[in-house]
Amino acid sequence: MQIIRFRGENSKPQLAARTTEGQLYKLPFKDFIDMIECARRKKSTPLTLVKGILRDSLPVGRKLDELECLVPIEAEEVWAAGVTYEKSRDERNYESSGGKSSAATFYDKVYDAKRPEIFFKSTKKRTIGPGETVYLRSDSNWQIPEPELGLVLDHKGEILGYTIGNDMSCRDIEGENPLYLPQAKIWRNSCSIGPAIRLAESVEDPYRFQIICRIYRQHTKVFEESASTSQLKRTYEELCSYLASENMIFDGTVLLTGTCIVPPSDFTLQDGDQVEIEIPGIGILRNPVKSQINQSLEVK
Ligand code: DO4
Ligand code: MG
Repeated sequence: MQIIRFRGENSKPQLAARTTEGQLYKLPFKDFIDMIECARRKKSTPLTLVKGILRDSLPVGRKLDELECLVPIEAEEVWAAGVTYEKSRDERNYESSGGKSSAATFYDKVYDAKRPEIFFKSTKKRTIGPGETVYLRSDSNWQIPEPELGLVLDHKGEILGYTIGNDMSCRDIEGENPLYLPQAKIWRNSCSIGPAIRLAESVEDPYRFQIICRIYRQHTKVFEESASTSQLKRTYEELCSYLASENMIFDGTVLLTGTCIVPPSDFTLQDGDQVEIEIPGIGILRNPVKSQINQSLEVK
């Protein structure tokens, strides 16, 4: 069962459920958190609550691609785990050393350490949804999307659902000095999530998600690669427990679980590209790419 938000009547956001068969049903909640709170009040689970509503409703009768999908949750905070896949460790070593060093690096150490790398990625206003534009930094010449599985958490760090995330990254800024990480990771529209939240209870094995990333330039596919969450070095529970430890978590916090796909080292995103990240069972997250030059500095 997937939960989405779309632009409904009078342009108002409408929460909806999408069944495995692709049928859409409106849900009588303000947003995803409102739905979670209602399930809690009724001492039910989100899936049981939604199934009960669907039993008494008629489907919307429109297909997903006929709707304007919105960010599925306006998360107060998005956090991210890093170097959780071998691929990420190897590419981080490459960008920070130009491929020369053979000594153990911060990245080798964190890949094997008990404590994972967890960093702050985004806030509600910096996070965009399907169809919205991800921006490029004007002070970087080496920028990539990082396709990642996102965990949608409750205030205790328990997993409510799964979404797709793009942890946009500047390889040259991070490669120059790991202390520049916040600048390599956080800027206007540098994080995208969506298009749906797959309820955790409806997922048989979350370590069997396939992640596919495609990048289009002038309508031509210039990159495609796929990987699986089965290659993740850590468990989701481990990542959540480090995030929640001594911390304060809000209902709906998103934790991105690290990238398992990195485009070739001579690749950088360009103005006009389109990034597509697909996780079968969750959907396809598409975002056009634009350079920030000439973008209004107003906050949305
Ligand atoms: O160490 C820097 C960040 C790594 C990251 O974002 C990832 O592995 O996905
Ligand atoms: Mg990442």
